[in-house]
Parts: sequence; C-alpha cells; structure tokens
Amino acid sequence: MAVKTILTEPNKLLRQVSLPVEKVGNEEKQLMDDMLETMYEAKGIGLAAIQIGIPKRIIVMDIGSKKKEPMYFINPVIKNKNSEHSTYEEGCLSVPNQFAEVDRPSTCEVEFLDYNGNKKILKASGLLATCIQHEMDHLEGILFIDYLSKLKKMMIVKKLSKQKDKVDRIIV
Ligand code: GNR
Ligand code: NI
Repeated sequence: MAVKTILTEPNKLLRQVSLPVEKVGNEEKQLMDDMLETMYEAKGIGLAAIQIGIPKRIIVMDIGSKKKEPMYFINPVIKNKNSEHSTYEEGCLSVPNQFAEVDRPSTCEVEFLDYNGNKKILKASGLLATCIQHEMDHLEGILFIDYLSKLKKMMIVKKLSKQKDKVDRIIV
C-alpha cells in the first residue's frame, strides 16, 4: 500500500470523465488499497481515483466514526434519486480548506461492484448519500464548487491558484 499525491484544483485531470472498469483484478485492488490509505492519511471520508490522477470509475469511502469501515464502489450508477433535497456543508480534498453548502437529493440508491467484483445495491441517506453523490461527481469531472455562484467559485479558484504559486516558489 502507498500514500499517493492528491491533485488539487485547478488541475485539468480533475475535469476528466473517468472510464468504466472492465474487470476487478489485482491492479484494481492495489489501486483501491492505495486510495484508501491516501484517504485515511488526508483525513477524508471519500476519494475518487481521478483525485490521484487515475481516470477509472472507482471510489473508496469510510464514514465510520469509531472503527474503520471502508467501502468500495466500482462503476457505480445512481438508480433512484429522491426529489426531496437536503443541504450539507461540503469540503473536498481536491479543494483544500474550502467549504460550502451544497444541495443534493437527500437519499439515493447506488448499484455498483464491490472490492471482489460482486454486484451490490445500496440505499443511502444522510452523509452517506451526500458523500456518494459528491464522489460520483468526480467521475464526471465535476467538483462541488461548480454548484456555487460564479463569484464564489472564482474566489475559491483564485485563492487555490495563489496558494499553488506560493508552494511552487518555495520548491523552485
Ligand atoms: O473528506 C471529505 N468530506 C466531505 C464532507 C462533506 C461532503 C463531501 C465530502 S467528500 C470529502 C473527501 C473528498 O474530497 N472526496 O472526493
Ligand atoms: Ni471531493
């Protein structure tokens, strides 16, 4: 297992649409292990493969509070979205230290393959529903800041760009 670097906005790769996984083999399992370790190290509750630069439709999550409860989603598809919405203060490891309220369907059903390649269906509500929808957006190249007003989004991207320039100057 290995901790990978998490890409941050602005980065073109984060806008790429991820491709379906053909078969859940050793390479995919290795990737999921690395993703989980990277997510835990960054203290996140979810991570999509594209966040470490790999455009595959793979997500790992752990919203457990006490013990580790890892979840793996391969080729996830949302089946039923509730017409009732709820708002949640979201953050993203690819948009560091920025938070904003996002409105999404309050519950949903997700069909996916698990770590062993078995087909599963999950009914999600609360934080789980929010997180899975946030992660599935990553598979389409969408970030939570895309739902904010143009002005709010611009301010966040500008801040992050400045932060990146600073880091580059220190390294160079
Ligand atoms: O760690 C994360 N927390 C979070 C909080 C509210 C809504 C969504 C998330 S997902 C985020 C990790 C991440 O960026 N996943 O893509
Ligand atoms: Ni995210």
